Amino acid sequence: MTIPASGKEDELDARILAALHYRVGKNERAAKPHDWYNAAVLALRDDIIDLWFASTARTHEAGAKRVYYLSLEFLIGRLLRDALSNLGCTRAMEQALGQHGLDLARIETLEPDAALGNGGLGRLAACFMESLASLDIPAYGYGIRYINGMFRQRIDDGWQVELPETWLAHGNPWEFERRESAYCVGFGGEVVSEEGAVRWLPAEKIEATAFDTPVVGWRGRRVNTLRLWHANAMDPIRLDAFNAGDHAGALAAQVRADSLVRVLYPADSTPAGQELRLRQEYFFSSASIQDILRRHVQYHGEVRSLPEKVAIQLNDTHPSLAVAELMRLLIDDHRLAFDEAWDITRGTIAYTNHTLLPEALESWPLPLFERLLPRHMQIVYAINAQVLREARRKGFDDAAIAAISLIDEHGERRVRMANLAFVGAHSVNGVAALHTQLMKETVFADLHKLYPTRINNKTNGVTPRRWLHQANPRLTALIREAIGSDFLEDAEGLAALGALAGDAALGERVDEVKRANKVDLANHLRELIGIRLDPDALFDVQIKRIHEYKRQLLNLIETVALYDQIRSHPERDWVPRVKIFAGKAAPSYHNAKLIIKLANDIARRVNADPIVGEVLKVVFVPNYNVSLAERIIPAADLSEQISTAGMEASGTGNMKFAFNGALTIGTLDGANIEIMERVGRENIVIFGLTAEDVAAKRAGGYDPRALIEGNRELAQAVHSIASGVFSPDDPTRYAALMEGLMQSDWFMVAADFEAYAAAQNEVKARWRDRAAWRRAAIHNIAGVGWFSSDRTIREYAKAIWGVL
Ligand code: 26Q
Repeated sequence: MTIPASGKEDELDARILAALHYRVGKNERAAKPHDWYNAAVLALRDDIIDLWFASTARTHEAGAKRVYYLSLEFLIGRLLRDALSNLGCTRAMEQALGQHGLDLARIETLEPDAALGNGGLGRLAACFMESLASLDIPAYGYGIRYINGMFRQRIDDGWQVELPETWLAHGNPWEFERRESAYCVGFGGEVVSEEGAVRWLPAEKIEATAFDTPVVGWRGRRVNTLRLWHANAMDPIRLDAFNAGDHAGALAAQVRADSLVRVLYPADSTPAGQELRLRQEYFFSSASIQDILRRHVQYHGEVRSLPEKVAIQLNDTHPSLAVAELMRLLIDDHRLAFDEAWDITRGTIAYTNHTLLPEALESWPLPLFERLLPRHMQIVYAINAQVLREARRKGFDDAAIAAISLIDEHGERRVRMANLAFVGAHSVNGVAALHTQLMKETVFADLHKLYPTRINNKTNGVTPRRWLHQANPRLTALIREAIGSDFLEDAEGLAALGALAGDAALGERVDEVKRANKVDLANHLRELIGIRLDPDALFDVQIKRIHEYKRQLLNLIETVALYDQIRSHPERDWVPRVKIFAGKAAPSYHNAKLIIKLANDIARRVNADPIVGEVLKVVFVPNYNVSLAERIIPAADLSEQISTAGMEASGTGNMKFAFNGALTIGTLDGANIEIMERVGRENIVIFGLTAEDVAAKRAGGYDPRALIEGNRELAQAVHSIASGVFSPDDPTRYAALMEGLMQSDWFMVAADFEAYAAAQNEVKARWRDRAAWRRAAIHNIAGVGWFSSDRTIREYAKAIWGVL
């Protein structure tokens, strides 16, 4: 049945048709679904552009301070549903498209995911951009417009295969090229001194041009800008060379420029040492700082007021060259003295750390740094001299000085980007309470002593618009019925649900919503990978990047142990479970790729075992991305957050699951601890070693082999995997992986196995008490509102940026 159109949707419909005709160039008869998608975006975009102009004008008139979020990653996903929902146009669009026999939900899937990020850090940047607009804070995101974002993951015979994702292949109706916002970014060359001033004469120059995407806040309160840089050769073609027949040589400069913005480094937590990565980091930092300075000078006429009008947040160390670049521009171009430039720089810049893993702390070989950025090298030395003098003055010893230094002198000399960011910032924050504490105690201990007020905590959050309202409209509607609409404005309003947790009728309806979402997911997965899932089974989900510290292996080994038990006692009253895995592995990360293969090998065997039947299913869903997360999370009963304690800085998936009424099984790591504090110890299943226990065990006397042999179930699972039970085609496939567990087990899989298995048993027992499970689910939703990225952004705004 078509709903009769009236008012808003009629007007929208007329605009969609006009866009289809005059901008897409199709009539209704010829239009394909992707033409309708483009027409729908273009029609909606007109409203967004009006709000965009109005937002910019307001900031300008108020002379307001602007926030700049510099990030090499923005993991945005799709934009259409987000924009419609934030503008309150979803119904109108549904009806307008419905008049042409089109289903909005299907049209939405034609939009490719903007996957300009690896995982948590990139998705956090996207949530922050949405919250900044929703809180009406004037803000710009700066990043790179990668031609190929995150790779597409195909699973071939159980193995990950990486394919390029061409998200821009059919154009991108959300972006606007700004040819007037173009900057020259230099590389290499030499530094000369001219009339007392220093001048850098780069050997190579590349032009950065801006592409802007509007970011729509909740209720269209504000539209901010995500500005992504594209690279062009200053001279795209050398005609003389071309005419002389050297066709490739004539285009070489453009090829070099292209390569800068060609790929997102698909390394998560393992810095790829490539020169290209350093070039990307400088390219984007330089263009962004030049743009920020140009805008500031245009509005305020000088640079000294920068800290009052500009706040720059560095998303990890990837943009930390911004410190040296800002210093260079202030000193060399604006002719400020070093000390004054240093005060302005530190007054403007703040830095967020996202990891303490030693292999993820960026540092660059000094000769490479010096060759590519000779002027910045001088500035880094000058900053270092100043900082180390201060440390000496305050009585720091040689060991502390060595730890504080921007130059790592152990072995091949390297520039430490975290130290550069730390000293160049007035605020350095961690992303969850435990992580911030560990920053103070470990990696930054000496810098923390030197600058004891600099480190602060800003626990991560996620946007409830995308991760609750849009991803789970059924639950959102139910919550509105139960407690009214206040939580739509402020997610902490979800707390009102707490009083209703014991309401059996509400519990049953929460259950119905969950079941409907599980049916949707089951249908999707049947179409996608041909597997049939029972929506009444417990959906037990671990979806995130594949990394040893995240311990997918712990989950898989426990799955094998469960499988063995079921086969030994098929007559027992088992709780039917579906184990869902998804995630990408860095292409060069051997063990992570092997873990994906293991998940698929286990799935193949378990799912085909007639004795196990419907009691246990294992699924590895290929090509995990934002859009897939939006389908899976609302359908999850159990959220696996089982990293080795002390290693997951925060986690943000943990928050998304809780918003959607899943219970967490997790370690005392990252934000899990704070989630536990807010949803209540009795509404979460916590197990395993603490960060302190892990450190103590690693310090001495940990013997994983003895532990494994001492636990019958664990030993059987490990031996069966190691001996090829799940890989009969290649029986030694997992021998080395399992031997690694026996010998060193850095990630404490064996040490936590028993506690994890017990925790899973507790989950099983709780699941049987349906009413108690529903109560706990409601307490999770009620308690998790604090993890809205609105709260996080408010904290940044007040304590770091001085806006709000
Ligand atoms: C560095 C150099 C060269 C190439 C790649 C990289 C690189 C890329 C991405 C290093 C690290 C990352 C990503 C880190 C990341 O996603 N960290 C996660 O950040 C989340 C948001 O704060 C936290 O919730 C997670 O706990 C943390 O792992």
